[in-house]
Order: sequence, then C-alpha cells, then structure tokens
Amino acid sequence: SIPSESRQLWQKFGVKEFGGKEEFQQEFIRHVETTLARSIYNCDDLAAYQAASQAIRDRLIVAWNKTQQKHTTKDRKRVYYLSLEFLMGRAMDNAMLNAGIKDITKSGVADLGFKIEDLLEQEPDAALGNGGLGRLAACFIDSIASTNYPGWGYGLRYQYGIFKQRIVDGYQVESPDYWLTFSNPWEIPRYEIQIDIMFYGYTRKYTNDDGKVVHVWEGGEQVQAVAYDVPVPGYGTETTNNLRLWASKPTREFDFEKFNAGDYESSVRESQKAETISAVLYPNDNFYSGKELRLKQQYFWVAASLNDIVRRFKKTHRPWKEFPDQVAIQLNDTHPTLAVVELQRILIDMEGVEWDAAWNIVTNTFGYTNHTVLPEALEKWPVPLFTNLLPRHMEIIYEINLFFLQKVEKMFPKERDLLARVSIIEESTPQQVRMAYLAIIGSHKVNGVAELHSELIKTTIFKDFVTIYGPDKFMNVTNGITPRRWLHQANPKLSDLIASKVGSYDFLKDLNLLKKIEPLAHDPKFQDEWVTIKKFNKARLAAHIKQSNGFEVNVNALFDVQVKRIHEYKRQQMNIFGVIHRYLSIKAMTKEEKKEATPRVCIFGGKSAPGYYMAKTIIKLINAVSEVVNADADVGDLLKVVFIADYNVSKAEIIVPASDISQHISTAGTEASGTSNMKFVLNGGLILGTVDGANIEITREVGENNIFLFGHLAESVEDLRHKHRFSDVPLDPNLEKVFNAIESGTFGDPNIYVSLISSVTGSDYYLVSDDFQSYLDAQKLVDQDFKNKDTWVSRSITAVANMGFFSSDRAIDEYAESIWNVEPISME
Ligand code: NBY
Repeated sequence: SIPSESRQLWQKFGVKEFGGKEEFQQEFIRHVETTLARSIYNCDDLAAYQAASQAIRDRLIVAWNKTQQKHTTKDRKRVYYLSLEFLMGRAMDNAMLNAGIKDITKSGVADLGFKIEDLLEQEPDAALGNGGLGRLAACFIDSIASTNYPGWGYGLRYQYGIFKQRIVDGYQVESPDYWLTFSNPWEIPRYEIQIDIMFYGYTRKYTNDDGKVVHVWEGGEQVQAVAYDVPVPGYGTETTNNLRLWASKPTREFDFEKFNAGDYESSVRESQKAETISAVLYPNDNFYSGKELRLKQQYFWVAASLNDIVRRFKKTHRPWKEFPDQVAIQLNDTHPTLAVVELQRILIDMEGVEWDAAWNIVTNTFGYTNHTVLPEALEKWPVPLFTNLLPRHMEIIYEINLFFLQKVEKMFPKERDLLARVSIIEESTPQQVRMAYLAIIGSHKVNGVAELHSELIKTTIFKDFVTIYGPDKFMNVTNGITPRRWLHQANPKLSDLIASKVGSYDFLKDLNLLKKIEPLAHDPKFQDEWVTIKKFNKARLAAHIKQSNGFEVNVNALFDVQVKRIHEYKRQQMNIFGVIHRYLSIKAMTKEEKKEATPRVCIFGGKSAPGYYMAKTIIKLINAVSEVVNADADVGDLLKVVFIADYNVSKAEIIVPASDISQHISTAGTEASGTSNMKFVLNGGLILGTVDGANIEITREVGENNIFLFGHLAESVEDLRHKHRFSDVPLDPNLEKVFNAIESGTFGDPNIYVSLISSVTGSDYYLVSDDFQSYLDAQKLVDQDFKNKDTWVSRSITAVANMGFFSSDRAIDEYAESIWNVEPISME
C-alpha cells in the first residue's frame, strides 16, 4: 500500500468529476488529441462520439471507484444477477442522464461544432441478448443502481451480439453483429483478473490422512476467463455498480506439450479455440437447442463468476455458514443453473465443507426466476454430453438428486410415479438433466414474472414441487421497465411535459407520482400538448420509415405496432391475417364507406431465430402483403404495411413512443409477462391484447376502459386444443377468406405459405382460428374509438397516469425484500 506521506499527493491530484461545461470541453479535446490521436482537422462525428464518451467514461469510473470502495467498507450483503444476456442498447445518452451531465455535454459539444444527436447515433447497440429476458436484465441492473442496492451483474462478453437482420426479397437474411470494431469505451478491461476454467478431464477419489474421502477433477482442458467491467450508473445517485462480463482467452500454458514437441502451428490453432467460447450469442428466444458449445459457455461464465464471488467473500474472513448473509445470487432463467452445482463443488471439494452444511449454504444463496412455460424452451442436457464435459458436476448432480428423491420418498412413500416425475434425471434415451428442476431444488425461492405466469408454473410445469415444498417457495415478481430509458430518454418531450405539470422529474425515481397527471386527462390544453407530442413522435418514426423502407406514411393515420421476436405463440401470423382481412374489406368498400374508414399504418418488426422456418415464413408473408397493399391505388392512405428491419433497442426507442395501438396478442397462457406492453402504455399508446401475461395487471392498473382485450382465456386453452386434436373444428369463415386470398396468389407464390396455413387449418396449436373473430371485433372497436379524438387522448393520459407499478424499481424492491434480503447503501 502507499506510504502515508505520499497519500496527500494522491488526494491532491486525484481525478475529480468535471464540474461544468468548460471542464468537459477540455477533457473532450484532450481525448481527441491524445486518446484518439486526432485533431481539429480530422475530428468527424465518430471521433467526436468517442472523445465525448471517453470524457463521460472517466467520470463514470470515478463514481464507480467511490461506490466500490464504499460497498467494500460497508461490508454488507450484495446481490449478483447472473444472466447470459444483457440487452443494453446504447450507453451514452443513459450515462449522461444518470450522471446528470446531459445539458453540459449537449451544449459542450455544440460549442465545439457538433450536434449531440449525431454523436449518439454513432454508437452501436450493445445487443448481447435476444429479447425480453435480456432487456429485463438491463432494466434490472439500471434499477439496482438507481435504488442504491449493492449489486453486480455477471454475463458474457460476446464478440458478436444478436445478428443483424436485413430483408432481401421479403426474407430475413442474417449477418454477424461485430460490435467491437471501433473498440468499446464503456468497458474497462481487467487483464489482471484472470481465472482458469477447466473442461473435460476425469474424476478420481482418494482417502486422505484424516480418513476423509476427497474428490478431485483433473486432466482437462484449461481456458482463461478475463474480466471486462461495464460501469452501471444509477439515476440521480452517486451509486455506480458493476456489470462484469467474461471473455475467454487461451491460458498461457495452453498446450505446452504440443509446443515442446515442435508442433507450433497446431498448438496455436488449439489455443485459438479457447476464444470461441465467448464469441457468439445464441440467437434463440424461448427455444432450447442442446449444443455443446452452449453448455461450455454456461459453465465458463458460471465458474468464473463464482470464483470471483467466493474470492471476494473469503477476503472478509468469515465462516462459510455466513456466505448467504453476504451473498445473494439470482438465476435469470435456468441458463446459470450450473452455479448451484459449482458452488456445492467449491464448498465440498475445495474448501472441505461437509455435504449437508454446504448444501444449506447453496440453497440459501440462490433464487431462480422462470421466464416461460413453453416445453420447447426448457433446458435439458443429455447426460453423456454433460458427463464428458463436466464429469465432477455430473457426479454431484446425481448426489443432489439422490438426497432429494430420498426426502420425497419419505414424505410420500406410496407415490412411486412422483419420484420419476420430479427426478432431476429424465429417464429417456439418452437420459437428460432437467435444469429447471435442479434450479428449483437448489434455490430457496422460485418466481414467475407476472401473476398469471406465476400461478401457471405452480399448477402446471412445477406442480409436483409445490406438493413437495409447499406454496411458499413459489412467488410472483411482476416484471418492470426502467422509466429512465423508456420514458425520459425515448420520449423526452413527454417526460418534460409531465415534469412541467407535476413540478419535477421525481417521477423518474418514483413512478407512482405519474398519478398526479390523472386529473389533467380531460384538460383541453393538456390534451392538446399530449396530442402534439404523439404527432411529433409519429413524424419521427415516419421519417425513419421513409429512410429505411423508402415510402411515406400518413402521420394522421392510426399507428398500429407489433414489434417483438417473431414466434408462433406471439401470433404475428394472426396480425398479418387480420391485415389481409382489412385489405380485402377495403377493396370491397364503396367510396362513401372509404370516407368513414380509419386509416392505418400497420407496423411490424422483429427477428426470427435463424433456424425457425415458420417464423421466417411469417416475415416473408408480412413483406409480401406490404408490397401488394402499399402499391394498390384503391387503398391509398387507408392502409400501409411496414416491416422495419433489424428491430433492436435503439429502434424501439423510436418506435415505442410513436404508437397509437400496440399488439400483445399471444395465445392466453403462453407469454410469461411481456415488457414492451408496459413500454408502449407508458408512452401513451393503448394496447390491443389478449388476457395474458402482464396485460392482465396492466388492465387492473389502467382500467378496463383503457385497453382493448379479446380472445379466449388461459383456462380454456387446453380444452380448445383438445377439440382441435380429436374433432373437426370448422375454420373461422373470415380466416377462410384470408387463406383463399393467399392461396389464389394475391401475395405471390402461394406454395411459400402452405405450411403456415396448415398449422392453423390443422391442429391450430396457437388457436389463431379460435380467436380470430374476437380479434376482428376488437380491431373494429379500435377503429371506431380512434375517431373520437377527445376520448382517445383522455384514455391515453389516464393509462399513463396509472403505470407507476410497472417501474423496474418496484420489481427490484420486491426481489430485494422477499428473495435477496439486501438493503440499499446510501452514498451520502
Ligand atoms: O422473458 C421472455 C418472456 O417470453 C417474456 O414474456 C418475459 O416478459 C421476458 C422477461 O421476463 N423470455 C425470453 O425472452 N426468453 C429468451 O430470450 C430466451 C433466450 C434463450 C433461451 C431461452 C429463452 N435458451 O434456452 O437458449
């Protein structure tokens, strides 16, 4: 450590936060001239973005250091959020906002000849996630920092985020998202933090001098995990937490044997393979694919994170039994479930803790969040693959399972079937490790992400575990979104208007304060301002559409939006069938009828998993319909269909504030929560949705007059599916007309859509036909109600006023209180 006589000097010259605009400008120019080695003569927008972000980064690092020091001295319980996905989007605007230096930066760069908007556009999205699950993790770490909890995120530093999507000839084409080309100013490489991770090898046991059986795992391949830290600034607080992302590197000794044997080239080739572990994000949402590299990623990340967490705990010199008093670990879905086994392994094999004591520590440390009931999304790893990659972990899982099944057998001695049903090992050929069961058994709390979903997991997929553990282990924490990004940043004009009425921006920290605008719902002046802002946001989106799709849309039309991953259960197919129905209706209208009709712009966006044929077909159909409809002079402004390519976080920030209606129309019981539904309503759009996920709670909060609901309820779904399987259910007549149009070639080669249509005419698993009439009725109501501008705007205002519950700050408080048992640490 530094001798005391030197410390004063350190304090004197320690980096301070820049106070005002001039200091920012000084730093900006210093970074242009030194960090970037550029000058006034060759500073383009990209360089200016880089210099500005370097200046902001410096400031973040000062706050980050302060926070970490504070948290270390306070020595209180921390939470670790383990997520294989963090869908962060852009960082710069958020960093300026949260550090409270947006105005300084904006006018600071303006004086130097740049527009802040242009600089922000230079930043590539950090797209290290697929969809809702990854974006939830991003909102959560924002809220953990903003509410002053000591908490870290742990993830992987993928070199390639979610692929970029282009539309070629109506089809999705993927290209790699190499997002690190111009380096990433928002990360701090920690080359000194290196952790060795092993795969493969074999296990062996021996009895030591104390007569104790010791297990060893050895002889495997080694790779190294290197830490990259991303500061996570809270809003309106000094707290700046950490997101630690791991990258894989070859170990220095990687293949010494080969190297010494003179096989230099193959030694280098082998060591390059280490880098592939963290290279690419798997692009599936709500679908499990059992690739070995994926399991490798999971173990690599989990082992590095636990090593880090355990090392930090050991520095406090506490006894092991206090581990759960210092550490809470949340499993974001089953992807990090190996952490349960890894912690047990560290405790029993490395630290010599007895099995039962160790298992107690483990289960008191972990909480598990489930995000889906779809069977095809539940992770199961083949035992042979697992045993080969992680032999010691497989042994420990067998042991965990044995103790668990013994307990169950004692509790329910007569129920033989129960044991097979709840076993971590599925007795298929080959056997499979059921990760969700392991996560439940290894955690003290299991939660779903919206009320209906949390009920459904208790009554369907995890029913037996409720019998075994009782209902208290299972709970609900309804998802939320950060109002910083999804109101203030995405919709600054609306945020400013609200602030002007409620007197401050405090609602960005306490979203329930939105309630204060409810009395203004019928105030004509406020309504006018509200409508003007919506218009502005629609014009902003229209400009984007003009640029990306090359045609104009009418900003007075109803903007109808469905943007999310393309999946059959989310039913974009039903939406586009509805659009076709609308098109056919318009074609059949008289001139008078056309005058009465409500003009619509139907906007779609979203990526399909690259191997998901049906989802790709849906994208093709949307684009085919768009081409025909938009070129049809009979239709004019009454209907336009837009597919926005490469939907991502930064596009969502433009799309969400521009919607009049957004669609959240999953088959009831299939969408665990949804989070974009919350974003749309918070921005003054109304929802057309099914009685599913968080739509139900949104309805309760905003009132059923302020949402358009339709379709069968979750409780009817099973019966309806049964009917489809065992009897002939007639196709909905309107849907039949739609299919006839497709089959007659109205939208090009009908052969392309054969399987899409037969998925509905056949078993109709997602109940498109069953819900179609109800959907059309709801759409009709939307058309009518949109004409009544006053009522529409008052509904929009009322809905926003009642969205306080859906702040991710509230969700985090619930996790902290009922699962993590952590408390905020104020920086004051
Ligand atoms: O998590 C989503 C749910 O569908 C949505 O309803 C919910 O609001 C959101 C947050 O709780 N799930 C989701 O996005 N899942 C994935 O992206 C995902 C990704 C990969 C895998 C499974 C699911 N995988 O097994 O590879």
